[in-house]
Amino acid sequence: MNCDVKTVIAPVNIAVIKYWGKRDEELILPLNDSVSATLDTSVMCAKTSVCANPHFAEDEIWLNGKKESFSNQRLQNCLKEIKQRAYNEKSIDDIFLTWKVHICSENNFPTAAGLASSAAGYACLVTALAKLYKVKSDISSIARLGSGSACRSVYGGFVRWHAGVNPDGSDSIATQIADSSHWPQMRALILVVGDTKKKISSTIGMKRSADTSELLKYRVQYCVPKRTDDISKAIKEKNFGKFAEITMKDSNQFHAVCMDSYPPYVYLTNISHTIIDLVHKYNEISGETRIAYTFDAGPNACLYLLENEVPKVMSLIQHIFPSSSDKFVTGLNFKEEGLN
Ligand code: 2P0
Repeated sequence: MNCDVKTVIAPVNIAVIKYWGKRDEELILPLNDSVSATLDTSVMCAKTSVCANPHFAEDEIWLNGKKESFSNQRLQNCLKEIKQRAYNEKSIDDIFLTWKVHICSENNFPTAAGLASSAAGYACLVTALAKLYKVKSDISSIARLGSGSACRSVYGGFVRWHAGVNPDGSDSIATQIADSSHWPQMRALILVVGDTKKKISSTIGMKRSADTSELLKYRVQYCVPKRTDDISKAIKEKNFGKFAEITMKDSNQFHAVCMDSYPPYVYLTNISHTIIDLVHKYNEISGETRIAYTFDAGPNACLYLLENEVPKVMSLIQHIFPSSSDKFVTGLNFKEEGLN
């Protein structure tokens, strides 16, 4: 190790089977398996540079150009765990583990507006640190300590995060269902409905749901296991209709869980609901399911569709929301293979 700067670009992932609720708050272990697609980094990504130096007085971090406190427990956990791995793997001389680090991270999309910014951010940070400390083993479980969904951004293509059963979280890792070349026609169209910070963070929302929602219990036990198997099969067989149906049902159930929580909280807006209606109408008129929507913890839509459908859907969206043409981002070419 020397004082080199290591820079990494990490992709966003958008879940089709949602992670919502933890079985362990501290280790960030989920109640259920989740599945996502990792988007192309050319459109939405996080970029992080890290370096360590014997002359740095303290660990420091800058996010989107602004200096932030390093006291964030999750950030500290990630750094501690990476250093522990480096020590266990004897990947660098112990003296380097005493040097302080400087971290500089930025997103090219709205932070904390339900666009998976923490997923890309922590995946990026942990990968950059792993490069710095020459850690070779699977780092998805370390990214998970930063933000649960970050463990899925460590891989490209379609990814499954296994809830696992071990109390220490050792089996709560991400694995790839299919790589980025498997379904080259797949596209994602992100419709940015709002870019303001959400009122209820994912962490707070999922705790409230885990504490109060009966529907969440039902979902975890009876719905997600079958959906996860079925959507993995649909991905492997490139069955778009099945993939789309499960994706939409799971998004709807996740938002129903938010409403079933006490007090309830809502991420979708009227525009989100207009998009949902539009997609169902489009599929009905097409005579088959050609678009899927999914919404994370915010009002923004991610539409999954096949390449040949993109021009028609883009012009339809522009027609219905004429003033918002500067707000879309298209993506998901699956050109890239996870982190680089
Ligand atoms: C997901 N989301 O599967 C779900 C769907 C948002 C809606 O994972 O507390 O930021 O850091 O583990 O990872 C957002 O939750 O929450 C999320 P923490 P995270 O993508």
